[in-house]
Amino acid sequence: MAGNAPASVTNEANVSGGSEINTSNDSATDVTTINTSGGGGSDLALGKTATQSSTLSDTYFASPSRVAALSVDGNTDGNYYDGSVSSTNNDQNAWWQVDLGNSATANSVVVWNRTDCCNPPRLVDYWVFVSNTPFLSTDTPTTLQNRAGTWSNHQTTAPSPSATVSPGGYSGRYVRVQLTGQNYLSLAEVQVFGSAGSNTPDMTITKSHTGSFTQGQAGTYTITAANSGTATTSGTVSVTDSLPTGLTASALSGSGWSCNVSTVTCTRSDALATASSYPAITLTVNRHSVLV
Ligand SMILES: [Ca+2]
Ligand SMILES: [Ca+2]
Repeated sequence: MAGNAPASVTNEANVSGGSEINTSNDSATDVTTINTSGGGGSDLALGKTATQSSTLSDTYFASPSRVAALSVDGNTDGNYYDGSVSSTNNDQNAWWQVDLGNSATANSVVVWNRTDCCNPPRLVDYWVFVSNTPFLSTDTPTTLQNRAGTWSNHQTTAPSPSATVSPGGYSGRYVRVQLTGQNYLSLAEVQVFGSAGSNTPDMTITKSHTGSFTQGQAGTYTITAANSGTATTSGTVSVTDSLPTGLTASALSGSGWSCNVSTVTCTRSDALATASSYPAITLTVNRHSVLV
């Protein structure tokens, strides 16, 4: 750093390309976008693919058994014996989830309870999660409530007959309802309201410095471009770094990147899958020659 460099500087990196649409999060200092448009509308979960931790096989019903799809069949009737209520077995952290097919802007999730039983209520301590990252069968509220890119809400009262939680426009393709403890998870219906989306790539960028930026010595930035969207990138991706006054780039490189140190720009054109990152770019900076 230059001897007269300010105590703190802002060094901004930007990424572009890859056929992405969302450019509002392409700088290192702005990596998230939340859309808050819309409200009401049709149930985005209706008829979509639903799964659950296990499926109760009930001899009362010859067919079908209490499959997860019964909670996206458009019928909120909570009487178990009317045949529109899904149910797991008596599972630890029993879960039910739906894949909306595309990332959606989720404004509200309505959870409809079974109404003909039970005392004490089974659906009383549970979580609702919304995310663009798929949930694993082994995920629990403990692992999901602090997972990056995941909206979570903890409910401690039984829906009577329904409870509405509000993700507030959170972007998500997957919606899960999960018990905190062990019990049967029986749901009459789960509705998701908001704006349907389409799958698109979404470049994001993170930046950190390694090594000490002691005055008069070189420093190194590590820049990582990632695809946080819901589709693989296509076309050229560019990363540009705007150095603050007092710093000049002396080296710029990254595996698979074509870098120009004079313009502090790197580009590449290979496709990047969702939830993955390109190899990191290393930027070495020195104090400005004028300021020696
Ligand atoms: Ca139903
Ligand atoms: Ca972006």
